[in-house]
Amino acid sequence: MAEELTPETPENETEEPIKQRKNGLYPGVSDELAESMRSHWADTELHGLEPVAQAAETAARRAALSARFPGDRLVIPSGNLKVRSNDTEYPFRASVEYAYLTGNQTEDGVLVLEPTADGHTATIYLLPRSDRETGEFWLDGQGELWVGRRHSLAEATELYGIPASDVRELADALRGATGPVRVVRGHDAGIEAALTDKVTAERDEELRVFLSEARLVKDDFEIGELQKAVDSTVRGFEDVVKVLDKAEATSERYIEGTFFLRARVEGNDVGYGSICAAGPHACTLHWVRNDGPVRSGDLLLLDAGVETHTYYTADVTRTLPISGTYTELQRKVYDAVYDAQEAGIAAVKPGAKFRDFHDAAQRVLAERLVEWGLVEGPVERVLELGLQRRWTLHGTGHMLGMDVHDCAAARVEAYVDGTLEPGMVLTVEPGLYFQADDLSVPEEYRGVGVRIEDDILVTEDGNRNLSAGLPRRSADVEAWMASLKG
Ligand SMILES: [Mn+2]
Repeated sequence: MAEELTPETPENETEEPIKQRKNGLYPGVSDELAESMRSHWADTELHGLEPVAQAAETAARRAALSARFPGDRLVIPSGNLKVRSNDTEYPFRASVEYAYLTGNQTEDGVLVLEPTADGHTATIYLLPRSDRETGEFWLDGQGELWVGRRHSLAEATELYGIPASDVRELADALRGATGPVRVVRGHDAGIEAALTDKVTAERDEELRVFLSEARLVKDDFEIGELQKAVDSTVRGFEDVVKVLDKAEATSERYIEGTFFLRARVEGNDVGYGSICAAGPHACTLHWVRNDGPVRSGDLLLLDAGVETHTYYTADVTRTLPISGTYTELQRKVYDAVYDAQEAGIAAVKPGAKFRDFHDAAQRVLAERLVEWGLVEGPVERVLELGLQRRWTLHGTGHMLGMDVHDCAAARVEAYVDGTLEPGMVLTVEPGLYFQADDLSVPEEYRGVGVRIEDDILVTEDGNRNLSAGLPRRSADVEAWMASLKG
């Protein structure tokens, strides 16, 4: 990548970072060059743009938000770029709240809902196109010459169905505003600083909680996007199976890189760091270092999800025999987890409690652990004391959406202690994990970890497995792997 302009300037003039040189020309630039850069640029304004695909849904979401907080000014920032090191930044991802309400994903954007007599007026505040007259176009680090063309405010208005305004004027406007204000915190320190004497943590939290609970039930657009995410993820898993020999010759990184290629080509990114856990790494729940060896005879636990361009992510896990065939013990553990998952999926239906599918899956796992003599029964005692948890380790699932662990700010009564409704999408992902140093189990179990995870939509009469495109039964997994390796 290129560095920003570093012309010959006196030492004492180089201290101000070029990114702050919004006005006036850089000292090392001749008047002739400056004049040249001002002119002879084509008018590239776009007209008659089609609104983004989810424009009707984002409008409905803003209407629901407006109805919940009448009379309050609501401020929802997209967030700012974060420095990775020196002058490089992490890839930007807009805040979920902002993207959910606007469909826009631009850094430094802010959605403001201004209270009116009968609701709110929405405005989306964005950085406009670069001014060619002042030189910001090519001399400023945020200039379009460096970061690419932005949409003009008029274009943004058409695309998102929300009037757009210059974000550089927003902080001052907010400082001068009167009346109650709520802001989604944690995304834009500059906007929050402009509101410090107007907001309270409690009231802002109510806004955050509302926007988290609003996402519990997905609309048709969101369900379509989640299906796209899952479909890309299925292809990513197929990609991985096809290159297992190359992973054996290198490391788990080959698997991570292979899946990432699919995610970047078909979607926005991976929705979370891929867990590419071969052998005993499967027992480390969030194994994302992915720097270990891949050995025939071991299992590969692959937990990965493609995130779509609209930020919806899949979250799927398969535990595959690297050789193509499970050993007897691997199959025994795998089939137990499969049975637990089947029991869990069967418990996902409208009117069921969110906890039901977890309880159903845990019961099956406890039964097997008792049957195998790993823990003393009866099963009721094991469940009551939670003894199975030494090997089941985690909850059996979570809501899925624009965050992999979606709706995390929802109240306990709306989510964990809540009731399933049509339109909710959640994972069912039981597992069994025998740590490599677990002396409480026979040696043959040690280092074996299995999880099976699918993405389940609650329907009017039960559920639909969005990730049914990937086989789950042990024999079906083997046949599928054989067909891909050809
Ligand atoms: Mn998950």
